[in-house]
Amino acid sequence: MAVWSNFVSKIKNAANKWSQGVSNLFSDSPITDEFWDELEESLIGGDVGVETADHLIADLRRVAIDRRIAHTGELKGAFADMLVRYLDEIPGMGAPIDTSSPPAVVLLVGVNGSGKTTTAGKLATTMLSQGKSVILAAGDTYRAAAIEQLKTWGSRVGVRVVASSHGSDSAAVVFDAIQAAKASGTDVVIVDTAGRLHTKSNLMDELAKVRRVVAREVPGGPAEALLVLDAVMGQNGFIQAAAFNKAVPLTGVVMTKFDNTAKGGIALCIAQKLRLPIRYIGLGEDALDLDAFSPSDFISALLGVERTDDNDD
Ligand SMILES: Nc1nc2c(ncn2[C@@H]2O[C@H](COP(=O)(O)OP(=O)(O)O)[C@@H](O)[C@H]2O)c(=O)[nH]1
Ligand SMILES: [Mg+2]
Repeated sequence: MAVWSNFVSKIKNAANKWSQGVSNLFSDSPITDEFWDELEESLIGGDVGVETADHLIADLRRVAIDRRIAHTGELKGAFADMLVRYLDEIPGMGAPIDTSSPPAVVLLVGVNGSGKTTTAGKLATTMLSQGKSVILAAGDTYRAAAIEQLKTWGSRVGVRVVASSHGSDSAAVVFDAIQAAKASGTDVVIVDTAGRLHTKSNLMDELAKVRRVVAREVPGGPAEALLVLDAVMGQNGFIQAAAFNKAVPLTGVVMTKFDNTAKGGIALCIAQKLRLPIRYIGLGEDALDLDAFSPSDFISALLGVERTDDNDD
């Protein structure tokens, strides 16, 4: 419960704005056509996306008919349960980093400003707290500031940073980091990457090259390729996810800045349309502001419903 409360307080903004609107729709009144229209509008307004909103509403209508529910108040719990199931059915939802074959290489990809470097620092903190040793690799070589930013995280959390000079080859830095991890028996290599390039080379080509180097150096390739996605981007995030997934097959998504967004629907959209699990959720700028994604906590916070895990209704 303490964890849940912490999560709820962090996600308060999100819970207050968008989801309060959704939640209010479920105050106890007869279920009418207007109710369904308003629910659809509300979901779309919350970045769920038209297609996913339609899916959810069709499913909820079925629940209402099957259970002969005539009042919106009775439907709220069923809706919460449905959303949780919806997320839970995606394999790997909320799963921790796979560290089964060290060094586990974790690629963090995403557009500029999405929170990759910050997430690298937070994830290092998470891994350290689980007793894993970590190396950070400064794969964003296109901005001197990005290398410095990662080094700052490294000294803050007490983790070695493998970096090269500004403008050097990103794949070479990753190669060096993997060699360093092998030599020192390090469990996890977290790779920060560029979000936009200022040269003629193409970002997606570069990421594919980094991935090839990892595949060559580590049996089974990268343990994880996580898309770092700013939740505030809304539906744009979905388009980004599809593009990155092509260059580097993704194993999941880290949603950042949930403390800043008024909405949470993008998580449902990514899950439904890309079948990608949300792995972690960023709730601030500090080292400890990263939580494993929990569908149950997330939906509870969004809808203001406290679910109990033994609720088998
Ligand atoms: N509020 C908030 N800010 C974040 C979060 N994650 C990252 N940021 C901030 O977003 C900005 C961009 O982050 P950065 O890690 O540099 O993004 P990158 O360009 O993808 O590496 C920085 O100011 C971060 O402090 C988060 O979960 N919540
Ligand atoms: Mg960065």
